Amino acid sequence: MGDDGWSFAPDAPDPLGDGRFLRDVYLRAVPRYTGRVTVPVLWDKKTSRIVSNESREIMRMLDLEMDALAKGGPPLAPPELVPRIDEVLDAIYEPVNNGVYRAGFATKQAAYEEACRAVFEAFDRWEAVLARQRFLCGAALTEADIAMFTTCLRFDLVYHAHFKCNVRRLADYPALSGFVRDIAQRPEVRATCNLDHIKTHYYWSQTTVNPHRIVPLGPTVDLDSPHGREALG
Ligand SMILES: N[C@@H](CCC(=O)N[C@@H](CS)C(=O)NCC(=O)O)C(=O)O
Repeated sequence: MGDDGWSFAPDAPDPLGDGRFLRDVYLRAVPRYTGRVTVPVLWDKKTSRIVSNESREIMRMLDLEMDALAKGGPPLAPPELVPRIDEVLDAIYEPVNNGVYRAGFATKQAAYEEACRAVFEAFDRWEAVLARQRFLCGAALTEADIAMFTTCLRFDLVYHAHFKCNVRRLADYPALSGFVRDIAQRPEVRATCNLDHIKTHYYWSQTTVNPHRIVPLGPTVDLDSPHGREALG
């Protein structure tokens, strides 16, 4: 994401046309669009429209409506677990998923401190849960775990320094960091995790937080050591 927002990369061009920026895709759907241009986007090729640009909605659509197209594997939102999954998604959004952003973009000390405390209070709470059970809603991997994973994967790499969420590292939480490795070691997940892209993106594109675009050398994030979580119920 550069000064003109998200752009297509030379090795991953616009699959639908000759757009250079994601903005071009939004304009294709709504020619007078002037709102925010954000990822992710779920695009409908038949109607040439954006179906949704809200990650939580897209995750559910991919899981339920597009189940017939899936290569296999259990659903991430089985019907009997949906109420609990939705509760956990609600519970982690504000302190964790959005909490790191609220801390990182805060322009007042008190706002930063409130957000940063909320992040670590939530981590402390979910660490205790994950010490007893393999995933946030029990023994099965669900959408709630994917939502927690995306923030946790980036935590030591980016949020700890860039967003000043530095009370503890994720690596200091044995259960949470094992949980991240458990998910990251799945080949289909791992193929979507480019740690260099993640780090460069944040340090390079958020110039209000990092005006000189210096990308730090560290830290090293260990995704490969055994997690030992298969034994948990
Ligand atoms: N509610 C949206 C928020 C999406 C969002 O804010 N995406 C960020 C990247 S994580 C973005 O594209 N930002 C572009 C910008 O702010 O210009 C979701 O979670 O899907």
